[in-house]
Amino acid sequence: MFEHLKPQPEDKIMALMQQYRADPRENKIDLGVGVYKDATGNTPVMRAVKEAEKQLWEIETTKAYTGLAGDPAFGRALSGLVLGDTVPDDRLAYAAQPGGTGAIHQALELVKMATPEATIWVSAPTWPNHPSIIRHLKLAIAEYRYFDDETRGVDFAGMMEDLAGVKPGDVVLLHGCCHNPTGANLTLPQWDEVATLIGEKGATPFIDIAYQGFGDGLEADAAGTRLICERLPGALIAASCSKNFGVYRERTGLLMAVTPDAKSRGVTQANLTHLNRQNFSFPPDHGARLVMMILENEALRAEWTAELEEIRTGMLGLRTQLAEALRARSGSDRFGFIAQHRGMFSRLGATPEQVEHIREKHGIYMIGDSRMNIAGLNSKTVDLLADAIIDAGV
Ligand code: PLP
Ligand code: TYF
Repeated sequence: MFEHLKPQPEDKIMALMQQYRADPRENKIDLGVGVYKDATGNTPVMRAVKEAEKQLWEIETTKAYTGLAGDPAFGRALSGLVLGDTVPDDRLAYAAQPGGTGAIHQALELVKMATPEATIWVSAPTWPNHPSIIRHLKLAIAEYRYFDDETRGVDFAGMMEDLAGVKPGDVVLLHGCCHNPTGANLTLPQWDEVATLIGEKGATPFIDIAYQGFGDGLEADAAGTRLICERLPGALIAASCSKNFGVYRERTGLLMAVTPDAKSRGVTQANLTHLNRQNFSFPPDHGARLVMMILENEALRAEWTAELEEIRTGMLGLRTQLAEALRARSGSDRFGFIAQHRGMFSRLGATPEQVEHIREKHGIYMIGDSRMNIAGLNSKTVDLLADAIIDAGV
């Protein structure tokens, strides 16, 4: 059978990470993979996570299986963090997943079971794993305009124009906050317009929220998702804990389904559980348990929230500093968008040649589409990046 396997395209982000590691230059700078790094370049275990792990070691008495949909207490805690009290319990189904990616995959499998003819609408550009999973599942895909290359903000008029082509039963994939790869986000009034349009079209919104707390704060970053859930009868939400709890390798995520009524909640829950059983039976528990412990314990939650705020404001500070350094060097405000963007990423808007120049000559690694991980900078390297960007003629 093996002779029938075809080569697969590589993950470009991971390939760049390899290339960075192989670069012998001491002053190289990694703005590639979307992993938070502190000022010393480390990706720390968050303080509350360390403490929860210590407590868990003391109190955990078994590693026997949880439920097929994971521990319901994790689902309750994380859905509370994401949705607040916008969705009544009798309209919310959920199942724990191996990471946000697992949740995305499972959501799309659910769509395929329900409406195999649905087209999945994704932003142009989007996280490369979105189209990759959609195509893998043999679902139809369409793009809507999202990023304006001129302003480096959202092309909202273009987005709405393209979404006018959505058909009943289609699925519209939206980034809950901190858009990857651009850093450009919808305002709340724009979310409202998108909700109206999706409702009019009879489509289902599917929100990927992987950076809650990295943009404008835990509540503000969930506002678009909550608005959608309040305004529309049904929604799918894939939440990741990888970034905001720093538990990347533990594979911690949750798929939520908001259903029109209590009756469809039951059958949806049964389908989510069924899908887990088909794919891996029980989802990983360690990360989910830590997240649940943190969210349910006042002291741990306060510690976690404080550290997340440090991370968020640190990245905002780097954004301001970089925008300022570029303003000083270019004598113009054309890089002001860097301070407007939110989350870990900004799309610089450089050409592939300029990105290569910045990598080859300056040892600064960004993704080929000129996505920069702001967390890869520190107060000292900001100036080096600003010099390189100007030197490349961006
Ligand atoms: N969605 C987006 C847009 C992401 O950038 C990520 C990144 O890590 C994820 C989902 C899910 O990540 P994970 O599967 O590591 O939880
Ligand atoms: O976009 C990123 O860099 C993060 C991390 O296949 C990531 O979301 C990158 C590639 C990948 C999975 C996660």
